[in-house]
Formats: sequence, structure tokens, C-alpha cells
Amino acid sequence: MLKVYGNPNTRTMRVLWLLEELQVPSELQPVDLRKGEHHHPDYWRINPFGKVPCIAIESFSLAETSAICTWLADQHRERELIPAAGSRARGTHDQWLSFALTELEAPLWLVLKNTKLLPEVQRVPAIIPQALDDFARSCRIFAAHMQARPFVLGDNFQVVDIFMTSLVSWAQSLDAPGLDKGLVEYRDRMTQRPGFQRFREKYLEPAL
Ligand SMILES: N[C@@H](CCC(=O)N[C@@H](CS)C(=O)NCC(=O)O)C(=O)O
Repeated sequence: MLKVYGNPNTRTMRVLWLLEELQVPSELQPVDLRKGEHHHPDYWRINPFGKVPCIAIESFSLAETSAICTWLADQHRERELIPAAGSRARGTHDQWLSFALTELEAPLWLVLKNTKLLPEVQRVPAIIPQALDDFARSCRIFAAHMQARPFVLGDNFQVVDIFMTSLVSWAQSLDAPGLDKGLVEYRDRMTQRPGFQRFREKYLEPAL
């Protein structure tokens, strides 16, 4: 059985949501970041990157959310959640995935860390305006792209839509500039998908 290390309220949600879309069974192994469990030598033996998420099947393990998600989707090509390796569509898919991580996520992560995540003494408020400007510039490019399409690649939901949806949520939580009505609607549509609803029911809703 595939094991997923992490927590649903971290980037691990992207992996758990994808697994619901792929309908691949998995077992969540919680790693409590507040207790520092990601620094434990037992965890480092599985994931020497020392962060979450990570997946493991038998002796094979993989870290980095985008590598995990593209690998899983490639393993289950019959679900058509990623274009074939080497195709032009895959090039475009990976272009937007890279843009998501380096041009949208990186500045947002800086803002998140320096407003909410780091202990107050470690925060550097002076970098926030520039990070928000960088995000806004990239977000406007993404918003313009999405004006003519229901999904990043056009007509079909793909792995990259999971990342973009998650990043729109981050941006909303920070009230970041550059978001428009179209992107908020896109996020709302993506989270109405049965795959996301299954993720929410399994991992986010309290058991009755
Ligand atoms: N580049 C990594 C980043 C992973 C990451 O930063 N995960 C956070 C949780 S969302 C984490 O493990 N933080 C613990 C730490 O940085 O010590 C990825 O995309 O998977």
C-alpha cells in the first residue's frame, strides 16, 4: 500500500487530493510538524529532505510535491490527469507547473512565513511588499491565461490545476493582490469536484 507522509493542512493536501482523483488507495502517516517529527532520524531515513509531503512504496520513496504528483499521474496514465511525457501538451503542463512553484508559490510562501508561520522574532516584514508585488505580477499573467479556459490546459482537469487551486487559496488567505473574480471562481469550481470532496470528507471533516 502506498504511504503518504504529512498532514492534510500542508502541501500534503495536493498529494491526497490527487490520489482521490486517481482513485488510488493510500495510507496517511501523520507527521506532526509542531512536534518536530519531520526532524526525527526515522523520518529522515525515509525522506532526507526532512519536509512533508513524502510518499513511500516498499523501499522506494519520493519527496517534493510536484515530483510526487507528476510521478503518480504518470503511473496512472489511464486516468488522463497528465499529458504523455515528451508531448507538446506535457511541455505546456510542466511550464505552468514550474510557473506555479517559482513565480506564484515562492513569493506567497515568503509572505506566509513572514506573516503567519515563523515565530515573530524571526519574521522580516520588510520583504513582504516586494514579495506581494512579485506575486501580483505573476498572478495577473495567470489570471489573463485563465480568462479563456476552464482549466489551465484548456478543456481537461490536470495535475497542475491542483497546484493552482491550492495557490489561489493561499493567496485568498493572505488577501494578496493580483487575484481576480475569475480565479476565485476557478478555485470554487475545482473544489466542487468529487475528487476534492472525497479528500475533504476523508481528511478535513470531523468524524461524527
Ligand atoms: N519544496 C517542497 C516544500 C515542502 C515544505 O516546505 N513543506 C512544509 C509543509 S507545507 C514543511 O515540511 N515544513 C517544515 C519545515 O520547513 O521545517 C515541496 O514542494 O514539497
